[in-house]
Amino acid sequence: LSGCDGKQETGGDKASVVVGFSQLGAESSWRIANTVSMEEAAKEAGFGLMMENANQKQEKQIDAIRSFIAYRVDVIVFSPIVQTGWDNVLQEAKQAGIPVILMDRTIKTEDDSLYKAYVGANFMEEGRRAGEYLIRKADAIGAEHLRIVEICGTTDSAPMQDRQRGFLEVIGQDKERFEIIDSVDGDFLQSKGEECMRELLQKYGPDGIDVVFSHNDAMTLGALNVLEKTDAAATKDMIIITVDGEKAAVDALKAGRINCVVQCTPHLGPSVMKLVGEIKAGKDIPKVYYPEEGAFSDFDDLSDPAVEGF
Ligand code: GYE
Repeated sequence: LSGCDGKQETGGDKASVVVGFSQLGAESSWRIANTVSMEEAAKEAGFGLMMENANQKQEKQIDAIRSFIAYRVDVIVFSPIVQTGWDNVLQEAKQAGIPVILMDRTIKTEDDSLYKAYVGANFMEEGRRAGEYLIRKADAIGAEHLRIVEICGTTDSAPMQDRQRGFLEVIGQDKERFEIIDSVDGDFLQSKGEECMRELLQKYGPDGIDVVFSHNDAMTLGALNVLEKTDAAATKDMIIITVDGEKAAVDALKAGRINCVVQCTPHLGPSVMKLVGEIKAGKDIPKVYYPEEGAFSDFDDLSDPAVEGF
């Protein structure tokens, strides 16, 4: 993908509005689609876009934000890789009078005035949806005790923490039936998902795991590679729950290799650019914007054309 690994400037010279965008990396199909969404929406709106890709490094995101401040962009948009450690640089942006929009991930701060708005998913809800699916499935198959492994996204990132919290909130009510036997860090990467699944199978054996809750499709697809090479009947019955909804995952759901796909849309660009326009026009904007999302599962009619990945 052009412009994904360094600074990119489109239309910056002529555009009256320039957006500085710090993307956190290119770790998943979700992220690639999100980057494209931002590029296309900026173009559509006629805004200049300065983009820096941080390759999963918080320091690089902080450097990028500082360079946007120095350049005096009109609005800074960034996708915070982790939740904490942003206050200083955001204070600098505030002092320079440059509004900041958080896109895709949230931060933890005592001072909400450090950003104008958050545009992105409600990760708690996503985790809850995963849990609600599992309860429904357990009821349907009459399961008495399910041993769950969780393959987690980037440690301390908002989607990792809140998907975990939402899931636990729902299934944690019934400790008899739902036991999380392990939670491992897969960093939202397919390669790590593979590695995690291999280790989990070694540790518990194919008969020792009933459910895999994976925080994104990339890791799930990695885990599936391993499961499908494992010559054990038990892996066929494992209940696989994933989050995102990329095409490959939805296809795997249709093929019966995944049981539930909780949606998380990467197409946030248009909503972000709309807010940029409103900020520039001096309008009041909402602090939080959640896109509408749902879930697909083996309870649905999967031949319905609405069951579709991005
Ligand atoms: O689920 C994952 C990506 O922050 C919502 O990051 C995003 C997550 C998404 O790597 O695939």
